[in-house]
Amino acid sequence: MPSVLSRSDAADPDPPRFIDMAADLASFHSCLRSSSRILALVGAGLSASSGLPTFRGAGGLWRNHDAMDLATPDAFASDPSLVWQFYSARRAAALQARPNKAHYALAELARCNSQFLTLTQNVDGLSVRANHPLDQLLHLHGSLFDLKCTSFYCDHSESNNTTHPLTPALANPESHAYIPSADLPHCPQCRTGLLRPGVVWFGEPLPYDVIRAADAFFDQGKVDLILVIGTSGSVYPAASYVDRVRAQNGKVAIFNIDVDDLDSDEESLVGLPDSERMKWVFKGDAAEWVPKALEPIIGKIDLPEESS
Ligand code: BJW
Ligand code: ZN
Repeated sequence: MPSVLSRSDAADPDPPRFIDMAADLASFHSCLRSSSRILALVGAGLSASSGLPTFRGAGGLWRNHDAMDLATPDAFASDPSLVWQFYSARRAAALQARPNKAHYALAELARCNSQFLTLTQNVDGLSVRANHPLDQLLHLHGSLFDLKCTSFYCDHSESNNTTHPLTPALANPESHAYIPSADLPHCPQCRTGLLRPGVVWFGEPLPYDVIRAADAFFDQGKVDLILVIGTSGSVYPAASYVDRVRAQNGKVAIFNIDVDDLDSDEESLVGLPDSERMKWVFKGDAAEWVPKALEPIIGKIDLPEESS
């Protein structure tokens, strides 16, 4: 049975010790069975085993640019050619990727529990392609497949545009050549404005209807449990949903391949009766651990046959 190291130990807080993952999983299953209102906050690690890179750490470089430096309005304003090539490559990669078992597990949990809501920071469309019920899925940071016009005078926006490439100049992901503005995607409505990806860049507000829907979920009652899956929790306001659940005395389950990234803090991870335990940490690939953790509610998850 795999095991994880915990920094929490009632007798001596310093030396790490091995947790029995079978007992840990059983204790989480008991919490899951007694939880009604459940939230998931998911990030790039959910799609990592589908082959899509994360933002921070080893995967966060694209052509030697930090992905974070490209995800800003300033980057787009100063070099739309580079930023469009970055997003065009990511659209292509996302279209080629397949949802993994964790995407399907969350979709199934949504079907089994109408009081479950997924807040995704991901823009790759994989949760939608795993048939996650759309009324239980909020895209905090938009979508690679939404487009909007940058002209101040134009309100054009479109959803789920999966055309690739969007212009012939964006056809070759290996080409590092500068693309003149005229050859980048343009607005079909005003015909002058440059299109941009419908994602949320740093400094931009999250979509109002999305924030309102997330707030409404909190207004409807106490959240019993939040699943924090494959996210560094370093971007706000997304990360603040975890704080809000904790503030209501809700329980937290973390699924991350690198738990040292996350603050492994105050609450005891082991040793408490199931009913008093507040936190679980499942260190490993989300695609493996999320389906296991949700199995008592959703049953076993099989990936659909690959269509040719
Ligand atoms: C695995 C795994 C495996 C790997 N299994 N796990 C409060 C305090 C301080 C700052 C702020 C604040 N409030 C707002 C801010 C500013 C800013 C912010 O948060 N800055 C921080 C850097 C501090 N926030 C904003 O600007 C937001 N807007 C805003 O607040 O607007 C206010 C406003 C109001 C009114 C008017 C105007 C403004 C917007 C944030 C937008 C974030 N956008 C991006 C890019 C989206 C487009 C794109 O995709 O290109 O969103 S940035 C990037 O980070 C992306 C992600 O969704 C987001 C989160 O990253 P994520 O998903 O957590 O990825 P990683 O890479 O960080 O982590 C992956 C994790 O997975 C790791 O932990 C791995 O270990 C793990 N992992 N493999 C399980 N197999
Ligand atoms: Zn336009």
